[in-house]
Amino acid sequence: PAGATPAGGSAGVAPHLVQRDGRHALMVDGAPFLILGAQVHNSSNYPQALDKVWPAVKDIQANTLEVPISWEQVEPVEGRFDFSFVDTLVREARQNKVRLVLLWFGTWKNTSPQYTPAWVKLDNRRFPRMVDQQGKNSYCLSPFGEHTLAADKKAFVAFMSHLKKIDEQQRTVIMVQVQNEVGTFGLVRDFGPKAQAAFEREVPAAVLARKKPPVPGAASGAWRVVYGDYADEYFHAWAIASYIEQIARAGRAVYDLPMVVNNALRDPLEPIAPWKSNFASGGPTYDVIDIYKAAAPSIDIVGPDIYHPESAKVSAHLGQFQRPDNALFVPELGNAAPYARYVYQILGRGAIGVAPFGIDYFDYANFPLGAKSSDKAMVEPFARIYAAFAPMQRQWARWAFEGRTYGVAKGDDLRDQTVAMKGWKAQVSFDQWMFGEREWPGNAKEQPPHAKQPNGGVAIAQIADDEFVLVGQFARVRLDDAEGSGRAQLVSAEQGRFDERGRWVMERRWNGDQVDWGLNFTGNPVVLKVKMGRY
Ligand code: N0T
Repeated sequence: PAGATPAGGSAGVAPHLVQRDGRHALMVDGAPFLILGAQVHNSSNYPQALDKVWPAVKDIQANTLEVPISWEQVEPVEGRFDFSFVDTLVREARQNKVRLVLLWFGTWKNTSPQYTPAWVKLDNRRFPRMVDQQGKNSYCLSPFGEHTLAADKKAFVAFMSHLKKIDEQQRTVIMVQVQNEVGTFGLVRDFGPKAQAAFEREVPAAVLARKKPPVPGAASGAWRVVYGDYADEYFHAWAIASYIEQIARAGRAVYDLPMVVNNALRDPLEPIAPWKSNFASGGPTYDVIDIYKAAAPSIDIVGPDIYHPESAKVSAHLGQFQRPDNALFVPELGNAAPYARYVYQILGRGAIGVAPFGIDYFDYANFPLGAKSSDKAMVEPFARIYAAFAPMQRQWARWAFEGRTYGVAKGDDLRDQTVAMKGWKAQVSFDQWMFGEREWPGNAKEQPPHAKQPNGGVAIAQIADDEFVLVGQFARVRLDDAEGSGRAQLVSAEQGRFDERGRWVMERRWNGDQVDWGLNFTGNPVVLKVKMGRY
């Protein structure tokens, strides 16, 4: 908590990532920071538009806002830069007491060049598109376009220099995303002459050292020789990652902020197979994170954009992107109500943060990926959870970094889940009345109104050997010792919150009916501090 003003203000200490024992923290003002984020819709990046952004940010109670900065907007005429929107955004973010993650929409935004300036879009000679085996242009700009890379890099460096000038003292901007959901739809890689020549050269040693072929290939050689049927996709990933690396490295050389890329995910459960055009080839999908790590060391994090509502897929995505060499950060999460429960799972797993996508009050909704409307009802399920985490956000980030946190979300199968902790376990169950057992005659006959809804979630921090902080909704938690000795005793359960100085403030003790049937969380998330013992 010390020195951690919400909108910045601690001069000198640059935000940065730290790693210890395979866990990660985003350090902001010198201490672990939890991104309770929100991302605006794609076209809300203009000064006037922010009037429809801030009310939604306030309602959702985010501490960090993700906003695109587009190449076409900052360099409409080649060589003439206009950062007035960046100025307005940073100023208003400070007034609204939120931090910023800025998204550089340049050469690729969801793979397309739609956010490049017109002088790039319309000059295929200078800024070449990828070509297929027949020499036909793809819509997608080639990662082998030297002039494209030079021009994007120049604009990005100008942007980062400007940020340094206006924000180095305050650090309102805590992270930068380079491009958005890169890759190519409909074409596995570039077949242009430059690309083809590179494809026929040896796989770089840095890639070989990290990326093993899924089916045994040669230990070294050209891409096809080493990676067989996977060679085209892997090569494209390497080409795009190398391009991004040059941009990110040049940007960090002028102003060193953490940098991330995001991914439009491939199916996490489908057996891994050579590319068959059901995802963007060359994007940082889970199977090529190693190639991105090898080719783009200036990128700290590859983050999953989660738009699969199924609980099994969400769990798989989180497992694939949370790695000792890759902090878990969810830059986008669908903003429909069923996604809200995953915030418990994500933050409980020790993510540095999460951001539902499409948080503003413009009359646009990205259903079926997200909610059907952009209004108060859309932000509300997230707001309740953020409100519960907000007072303890700094503690939570520290506990996560120390490996003390756990999280679950109700599965689509509605089944109980067990959380194994140090010396203790928690059994989490759903769809029950607050009183009594599930199978009681009255209870069995009538289900509570929240039953069978995708809504339950719990996050737990084991803050000492026998002490826990729990936050949750629509769930019942029973704590027991790991061995199930039959001697576990609930010593106390306090409902309350942490104050600005990090001290626990008790509101009331739960006892009697409120603990006899487990700890029952309802639709209003609350925070409990629980002590356990043994008799
Ligand atoms: C996201 C957003 C925005 C299961 C979609 C998701 C954002 C971009 N793209 O509203 O465009 O800028 O990063 C693509 C999801 C593909 C469909 C997945 C089906």
